[in-house]
Amino acid sequence: MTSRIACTALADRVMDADAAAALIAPGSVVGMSGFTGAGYPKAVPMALARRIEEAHAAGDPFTIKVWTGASTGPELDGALAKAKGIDFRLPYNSDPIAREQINSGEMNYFDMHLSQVAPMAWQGFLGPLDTALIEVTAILPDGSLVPSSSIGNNKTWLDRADKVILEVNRWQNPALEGMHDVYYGTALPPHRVPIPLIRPDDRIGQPTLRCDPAKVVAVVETDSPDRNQPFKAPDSAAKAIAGHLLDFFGHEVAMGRLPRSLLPIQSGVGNIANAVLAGLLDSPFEPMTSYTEVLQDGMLDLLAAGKLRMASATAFSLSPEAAHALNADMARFRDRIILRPQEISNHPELVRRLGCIAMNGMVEADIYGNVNSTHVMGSRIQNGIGGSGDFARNAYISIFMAPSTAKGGAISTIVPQVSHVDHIDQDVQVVVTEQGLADLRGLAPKQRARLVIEKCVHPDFRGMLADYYERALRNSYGKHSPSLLDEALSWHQRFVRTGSMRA
Ligand code: 0RQ
Repeated sequence: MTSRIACTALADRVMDADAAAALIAPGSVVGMSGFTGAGYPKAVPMALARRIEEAHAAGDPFTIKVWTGASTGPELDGALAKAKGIDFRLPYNSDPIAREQINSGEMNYFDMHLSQVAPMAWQGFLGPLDTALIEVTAILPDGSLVPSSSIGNNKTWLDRADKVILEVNRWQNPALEGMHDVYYGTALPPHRVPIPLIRPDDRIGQPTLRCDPAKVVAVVETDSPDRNQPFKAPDSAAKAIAGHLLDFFGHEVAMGRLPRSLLPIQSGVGNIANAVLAGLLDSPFEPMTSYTEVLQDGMLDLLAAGKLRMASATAFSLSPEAAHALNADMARFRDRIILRPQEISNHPELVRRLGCIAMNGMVEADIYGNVNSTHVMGSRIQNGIGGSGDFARNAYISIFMAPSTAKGGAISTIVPQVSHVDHIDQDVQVVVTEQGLADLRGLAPKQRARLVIEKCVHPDFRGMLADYYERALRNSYGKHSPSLLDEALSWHQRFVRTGSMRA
């Protein structure tokens, strides 16, 4: 027993990772903690992966089904996928080994809106949850749990699972205690009631997760860092995208359509999102707030500079340097950061009420503003829809951004027709590339197409797209959203055949 495990009832359940992994039955459904590489269990998944590898070697292989908050780290998705141990995965993945298995058809993947995971688990059609495997910062005397660097779906896994395995990670800062806000008021219809959150900084729940000590079968002590991937320094395209967005926000403030403090910001993960946040550091907008799902380096910089008054999310997603800085100064940040379950951080009702400004990355957009966030060439999944749909449909302003070309300039990210649709044109209000920004609000399809071609397309592809559009205008079956279906899809086929979209 240590100060991190203060519940005496659990004293006899402290064990090593191998012993804990042995308690997970072949074929089990395991609900694990973890969101964007933060707060995921590290020791037990690796021990389980070793056990599965041994089972393979002995000619008696088995798999499990893995549910999480979102992406995790190499010790979880990477290790289990490498062992060929996952046969079904939800709701989000960014691990390269798991991605290959999903795209080769070996692993079933249910890619979901992140706000819907907990309600769907409660609806029951996903089936029973055998084990919850949750990383925590500490266990309190009454058995309640101080969450670690993400909350994700932990509340739901702990409540739904038959048995619970806890990893108590000493690496997580004890000063995290008090940062979380776990709301227990959600229910399924017809018992659902409004969520009493009016401002991004409202606390509506409790700082700890409830956990019935009788369900806890193992407690494993660990001391391991989160994944904490470094960010690339913003390149010129990311900086140009950030510049266009800052101009747009300035224009909206000048027009009286946004307050000077903007509205709560949601920012996707990745280098472009981080460049936009870096741009906001030198902007006139303050004091901003953020209602988002992940807090990356740029958010911490904005908080430290006082430009951001507070930030609400479900997880951190930091570089090693930013994680170090946060840990060194946790007590100061704790009062201005709230981590919530993902069903609340991404809740459509709240996103709509607060009027979030949603900024997300995309694989491609078409000239009408339909967006593909997930499938390269319509069939190969990159990560998943994540929280982008939760925010995009309900945001006050829904923005999608990407460089205008991919694969070294061989692909135009603006195409006649997206090869897969995640966000329909009604959910996409602003498209921005390094070439420029198209404000599509209030425009009909033909007006949108002209603006997207003029503002967002790379010069290498602008002529091709303009030519396509003019011919579609003359020859398409209907003239509302002019389209030459065969030719539109041939842009993607051409890349698959020749390695370039250029004619
Ligand atoms: O592949 O590395 O093999 O070359 O797609 O592209 O440029 O690294 O882009 O990291 O900004 O991610 C949409 C995937 C963009 C991300 C997406 C290829 C490209 C590369 C990745 P390679 P980049 P980014 C909050 C909200 C959905 C989830 C979301 C995403 C790879 O933003 O996952 O929004 N979004 N969540 O070469 C062919 C194109 C391409 C292309 C890029 N048009 N055609 N390949 N690529 N565009 C977070 C959470 O929900 C947790």
